[in-house]
Amino acid sequence: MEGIVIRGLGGLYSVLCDGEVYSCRGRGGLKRDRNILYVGDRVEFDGEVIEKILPRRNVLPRPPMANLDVLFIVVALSDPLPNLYTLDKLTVIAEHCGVEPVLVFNKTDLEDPLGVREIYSSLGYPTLSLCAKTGENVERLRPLMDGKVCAFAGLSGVGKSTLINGLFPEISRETGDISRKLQRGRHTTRAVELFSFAGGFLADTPGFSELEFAPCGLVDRSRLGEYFPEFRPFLGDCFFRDCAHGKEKDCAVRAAVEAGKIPPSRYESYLRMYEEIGPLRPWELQK
Ligand SMILES: Nc1nc2c(ncn2[C@@H]2O[C@H](COP(=O)(O)OP(=O)(O)O)[C@@H](O)[C@H]2O)c(=O)[nH]1
Ligand SMILES: [Mg+2]
Ligand SMILES: [Zn+2]
Repeated sequence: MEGIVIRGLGGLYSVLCDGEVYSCRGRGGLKRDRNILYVGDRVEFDGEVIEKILPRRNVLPRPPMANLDVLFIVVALSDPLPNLYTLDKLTVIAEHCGVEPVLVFNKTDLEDPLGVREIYSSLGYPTLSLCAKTGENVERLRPLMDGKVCAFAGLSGVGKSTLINGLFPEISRETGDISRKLQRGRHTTRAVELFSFAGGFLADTPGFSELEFAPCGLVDRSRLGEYFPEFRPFLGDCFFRDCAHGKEKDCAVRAAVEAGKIPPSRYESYLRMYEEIGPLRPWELQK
């Protein structure tokens, strides 16, 4: 049989297949093959033992999960004011991992003092403006989640819980319970769990606001520009083939920023990420 791992705790995995949940262990050799099972893994199993992990489209390390299709990055227009660097970091890591970022602008009842909607609708990502408080446009999220494994990311206070409660009252009640259970348990525990809804899966995790470059395997900053979709039309036009798009002579990316074709805040984020990632360490070279 083929199923998807929706939960894993102490070597015991819940595998969902045709609407039924099976409690399974991993085949003895799986760990020896350095194949750790993740929530989100598609697996072959016999009802009790997971025999094989099917090829993954991606793995996110913290919180650990596999095969995420869509990352909904929730931004409040204000209260809290968006942190553009954190936001850009999430889009870049999603791009790097092969996860589709969708920008969700919440709190449309408030002002947009930073003009985030204008900046991010110009990049080519799907965007959606809504108001979780009144429910306006919230239903428009559903078709974007259809048939996908989804997760929500964003700073605390942007309205993720309000949004998820509104969309999936049945899931939210359970999520609340689980968070409480985890709090009572060891404080280091951070389990991911997938909830299935009609047509898709939602990861119950608060952790995606803290994605970092190195654990996600983004260590080669020479490729950073490729993870900015609005840079791509210009990347081949720099004077130097290995241009870092900083102070180099005749940089096409910088020229595009000056010509108003790339939002200045995105370029600033790029430069800051370039510094944050730093040069490749010797042990990363062979990757
Ligand atoms: N003004 C306004 N407040 C909202 C909206 N959506 C959520 N909130 C409020 O923002 C606060 C944080 O929401 P919450 O869902 O807990 O955010 P989370 O930390 O991302 O899960 C709560 O007080 C919500 O009532 C909205 O569309 N407009
Ligand atoms: Mg919350
Ligand atoms: Zn350049």
